[in-house]
Amino acid sequence: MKTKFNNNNLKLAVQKQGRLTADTIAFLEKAGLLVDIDSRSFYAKCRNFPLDIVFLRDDDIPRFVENGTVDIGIVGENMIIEKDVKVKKNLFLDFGYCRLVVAVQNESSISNINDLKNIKIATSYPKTVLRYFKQKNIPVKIYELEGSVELSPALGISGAIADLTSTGVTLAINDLKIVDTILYSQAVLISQKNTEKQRKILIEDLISKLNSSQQAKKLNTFEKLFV
Ligand code: PRT
Ligand code: ZN
Repeated sequence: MKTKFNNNNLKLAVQKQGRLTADTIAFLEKAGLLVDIDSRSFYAKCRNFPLDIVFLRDDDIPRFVENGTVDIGIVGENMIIEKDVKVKKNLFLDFGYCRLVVAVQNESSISNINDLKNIKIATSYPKTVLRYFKQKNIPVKIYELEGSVELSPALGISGAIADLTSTGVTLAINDLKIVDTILYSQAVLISQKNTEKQRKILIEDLISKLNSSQQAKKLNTFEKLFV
């Protein structure tokens, strides 16, 4: 079947398969959006809003929102920072919490950020890490890796790593200790900075729908605290 988009509809980019996917879909469903998702397809239509959902790698979402390929996207804030895009952050979504940390082997004598001078840091977030250490005036070397970053000190590739962590279990299992936190992140709904008027109205309509649902969830959690 030929994929054909109705350009009157909004396009929302979400992660196809990863840590944000299930929470993102649950968030959209909770807001009352009816979407039929087939895991083999790269897009899905919404039955009760002029909206098409496109499924992408999270790395591609910030740029696609910035250049208007899609109208809105849901992605980790860490990715927006790494891709260095100018987009509007409309809603913080209260899931996908993590932080980007610098870690070294437990036995290492490195214990704070100043000890990292001239150390090689393995990471999948080269721009963010480089910018951070530049700001601190600490020269470091970056070793870019796509994955399994936690293994690199044991393999002798690097003296430290900079990677995301949420529970801290992966660091512990790999015998690593945190020496610094570069940033905190959660999932965020983003849109283009300048949108033409008609689309802007539709985007605002959708965001208001999603926002009300999120406020209701927050209220519900708050009330539960007092029952
Ligand atoms: O295929 P695609 O490119 O879309 O996905 P990906 O593999 O690049 O990303 P994915 O699915 O791993 O993460 C998507 C987003 O989820 C990230 O950009 C963050 O915004 C958010 N997120 C939240 C996390 C984590 N928590 C997280 N813990 N992303 C990755 N991790 C990894 C981390 O890299 C490490 O390997 O989980 C491991 C550590 O977890 P803990 O719980 O043991 O600390
Ligand atoms: Zn990715």
